[in-house]
Amino acid sequence: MQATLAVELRQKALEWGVDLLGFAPVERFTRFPLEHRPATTLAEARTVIVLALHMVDPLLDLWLHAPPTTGAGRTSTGRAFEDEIMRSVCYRLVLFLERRGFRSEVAGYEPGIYLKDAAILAGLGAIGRNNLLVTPQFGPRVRLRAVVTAAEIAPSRLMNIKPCPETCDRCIQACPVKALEGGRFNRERCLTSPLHRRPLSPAVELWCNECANVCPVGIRAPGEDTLQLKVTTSASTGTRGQSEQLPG
Ligand code: B12
Ligand code: SF4
Ligand code: SF4
Repeated sequence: MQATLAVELRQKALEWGVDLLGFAPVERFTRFPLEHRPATTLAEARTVIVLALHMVDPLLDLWLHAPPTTGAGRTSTGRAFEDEIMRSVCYRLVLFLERRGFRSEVAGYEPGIYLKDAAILAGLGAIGRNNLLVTPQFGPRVRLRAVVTAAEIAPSRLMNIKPCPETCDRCIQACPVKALEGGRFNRERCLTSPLHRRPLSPAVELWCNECANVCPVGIRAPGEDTLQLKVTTSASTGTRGQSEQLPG
């Protein structure tokens, strides 16, 4: 098991611009359907490296399109600034690992592995009432990506947290289409949010993010502390039983 590799990778990824990093051995993914397991990206996969970027400013979330041309619709480049940062760090990690002799790939996105679940399994946080990954450091205001590698890297400990204070329902109240009511995420309702794909200019849109914006957990911008979570860790592989203690 590569403990020093874990330290090196963490150091590199943080230096290259992400804010959190965790390692989940592929055995933690057996609960998922085959098409959402790491082996779909890389047959010899041994570890999933999950990266999180703190969305320190909505600027990172701007969704860019090719400028419209007369008579034709816009073409989505499907790119936000956070994508550019995350993709770049992922490819640099792949190159770093390949140079050490470990086959590695950027994990598929859609279809691909479920990143919130992967992040939980890599010890980055837990699911909140907003159905998002809530991290102690930044609350739900993170974006996720993953790299799958043949390297066996010392696994991160799972975080044992209940991210939501008993009485908090800020995200439920803030959702413009009531997609979080009744303790379940209603995907169809979420998709009807008038705040999705708000055009800010002919070439730029912003997606709804209310359920993350209002969350009191973690910092928003550097220096702005909010609710601190008490984190304990567990070396177990995590089970649905554990998730059942959590809302979301
Ligand atoms: C498709 C998609 C959408 C769709 C549908 C979402 C859905 N959940 O069905 C739409 C367009 C509606 C959407 C909306 C949003 N999305 Co989206 N989306 C995705 C995408 C591409 C796949 C998600 C998916 O299908 N997951 C599988 C389903 C089954 O998961 P789920 O029902 O949401 O939740 C499961 C887990 O929480 C799990 N679970 C609960 N507790 C536990 C505990 C343990 C131990 C485990 C293992 C699992 C577990 O059980 C749930 C049911 O199976 C991911 C990227 C990716 N590749 O993962 C981004 C992603 C989930 N989206 C993200 C974001 C930010 C958003 C939005 C805020 C919009 C925005 N501004 O970008 C909203 C938030 C909506 C909400 N409150 O959940 C982020 C989440 C970051 C975070 N902090 O969690 C992701 C990870 C993208 C990214 N690059 O970071 N999204
Ligand atoms: S993204 Fe917007 S519409 Fe969807 S659940 Fe969050 S607040 Fe509601
Ligand atoms: S707003 Fe409150 S209830 Fe919603 S995820 Fe954050 S802490 Fe949990």
